[in-house]
Amino acid sequence: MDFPASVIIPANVASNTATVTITDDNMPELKSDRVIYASSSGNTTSQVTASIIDNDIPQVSLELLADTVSESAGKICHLGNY
Ligand SMILES: [Ca+2]
Ligand SMILES: [Ca+2]
Repeated sequence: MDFPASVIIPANVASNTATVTITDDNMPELKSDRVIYASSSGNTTSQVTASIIDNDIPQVSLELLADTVSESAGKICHLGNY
């Protein structure tokens, strides 16, 4: 999550807008919460919580331990996810 280090609220204006950008990566992740704080001299600190919901689907992997095996070889592949 990227957001500006500071936001200027011009004189005689009650608020301003800041752009917060979420990084869209390729890694499957759990939902995560981020707390964003705003503070300025002479004002109490304010905070909001944003929940980021992942859009990546875990992929199942299948790996052959050997591509030519005897019928008595036993375990010949490994199945997992990442
Ligand atoms: Ca993604
Ligand atoms: Ca992700």
